[in-house]
Order: sequence, then C-alpha cells, then structure tokens
Amino acid sequence: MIDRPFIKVWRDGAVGHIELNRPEAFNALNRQMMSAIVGALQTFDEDAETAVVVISGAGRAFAAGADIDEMAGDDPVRLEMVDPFAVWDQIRLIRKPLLAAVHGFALGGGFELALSCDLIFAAENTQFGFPEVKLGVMPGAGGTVKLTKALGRHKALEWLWTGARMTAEEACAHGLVNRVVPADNLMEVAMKMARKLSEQAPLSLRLIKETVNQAADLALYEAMLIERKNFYLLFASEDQKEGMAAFREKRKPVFKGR
Ligand code: DAK
Repeated sequence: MIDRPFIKVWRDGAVGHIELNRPEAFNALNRQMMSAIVGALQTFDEDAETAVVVISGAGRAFAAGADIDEMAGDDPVRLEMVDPFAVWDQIRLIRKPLLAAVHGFALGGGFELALSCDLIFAAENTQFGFPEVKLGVMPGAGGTVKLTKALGRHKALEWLWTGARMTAEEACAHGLVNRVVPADNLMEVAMKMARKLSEQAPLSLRLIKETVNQAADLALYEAMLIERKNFYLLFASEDQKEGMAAFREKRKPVFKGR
C-alpha cells in the first residue's frame, strides 16, 4: 500500500492498517490527513484481500482533534461553499469492519473518528473528550449526536458543556468503547479481534454492519424488516451453503465472500 500524507498504510494478511502519523502535533487531523484517511479506507474497502481495517495513532496519541491552526481562520461562507469536512461523511459508507485502537488522547475530531469505527479498543491511558467548547465551537462530526444517543441528554450535556476529559474506564462504562486494555497489549488485542473477524463470512459481516447501523436510526419494526430481508439475502450466497454444510460435516468452514 502507498503511504499518503500524514498516515502510514499497510496490509498484514487480511488486516489493513491505517496509522495516523503526525506525532509532533498529537496526530491533529488537518484536511490533507482527513482526505488521506478516507482515501485509504475506500481503497481497503475495495481491496479483495482486505477483510478488516484497524486505525491507530503513532506517538503519544490517537488524535487530538482537528487541526486548530488550520481551523482558526475559517469563515462560515467558505466552510459552506468548500465544505472541507464533507469528506468525513464517506466513513459511514465503508462496508468492512473498522476497528479503532486508541491510546493517549482521543479528543474532538479524534474521538469522533474513533466513534465512526465499529469496535473501539482503548489503552488504559486514553483520555477521551470533546474540548470544542473551550475553543468557542462545538463538535461537528457526530460527537454531540452520538454522545446524546449513548448517554442520554443530561450526561451528554455535562461532558459537552464542560469539555472535561473522560477516562478509558468511564468511556467503557458509558458503552462508548468495547474494551480497555493495558497500553502494551493494545495492538495485540486489536489484531486478535481483526484476525478473528477476517475468518468470518464477509457477506455476513457486511450485512450485519448495515443492519446494526440502520437499527441505530430506525424504529424497531422498520429495522427488523431490513434485518429479515438481509437474512433472506444471505441464503443466495455460497458462504451460507458452505457454513451450514461445514457445521453438519463437523469441519471448519472456508468462506469465499460470495
Ligand atoms: N491542532 C493543532 N495542533 C495541535 C493540536 C490540534 N488539535 N493538538 C496539539 N497540537 C500541537 C500543539 O500546538 C503543539 O505544537 P507545537 O507548539 O509543539 O508546535 C504540539 O501539538 C504539542 O501540544 P502541547 O504542547 O499542547 O502538548 P501537551 O502535552 O501540553 O497537551 C493536548 C496535549 C492534546 C492535551 C493539547 O495539545 C490539546 O489540548 N490539544 C488540543 C485539543 C483540542 O482542543 N482538540 C479539539 C479540536 S476541535 C468536523 C469534523 C471534525 C471536527 C469538526 C468538524 N466536521 C466533519 C464538520 C473537529 C473539531 C475538533 O477536533
């Protein structure tokens, strides 16, 4: 894989890696870097050899948010016309499982990037937070909305109004991260999960992700209808035949993603 500006990109077997690589600025996300991340995600999503993608940060942080130097001079008309952050919306269209392995700081846009991933593993030393209020702005990439949905409005408002930092344990207690692990084991734990997922039927992973994302937004029965259609759809796949045959023949299935 070709490295792009401010990130390192490589593939290890079926696991694609994107490492945020601007350690001198705690991986603050400038616009070139945001486009690079989205571009790498799209490349992995289309790559037949990649089953799962892991995003992590180099140095002492996952990411300390969007680049404040770059944002400082923004004006609303230019923001509206150029819409420099729109590229970020493409992340929700990635169909493969995305794992975030976070450590150090996951602040503002860095927290939002982690929340855009499907599973989040956090090192014990991670500090999460939305400090935008201290800059006279507010989260702009889903932070306000996702925190409210996860914590309810009272708790969400307290975190968002104070800009206080949340420990990894607190984030886990709020259901925002999957697991808190010792910093030294972070990549090992993320890789173990990535490899486990890469052995599952790719179409099942994909349609489960699509259904869970719909379930988060839709009313119960509407979401259940989508679930049932996707369940039926999987019976058109070779992997459904293989998975069920393997069970009956008491052997390990070999999935092909078709
Ligand atoms: N931007 C630019 N530079 C940053 C930075 C950032 N977010 N965070 C750190 N740096 C730089 C510092 O300026 C410093 O640079 P030099 O002075 O060495 O040149 C270097 O990284 C080291 O930082 P410190 O000297 O501050 O180091 P400390 O250990 O004292 O503190 C810290 C580390 C991470 C706690 C602190 O740097 C900090 O508070 N950073 C800012 C955190 C923050 O406020 N983040 C939120 C930014 S607002 C959207 C998408 C995304 C967003 C919005 C809209 N759409 C899709 C619409 C996101 C917005 C945000 O994230």
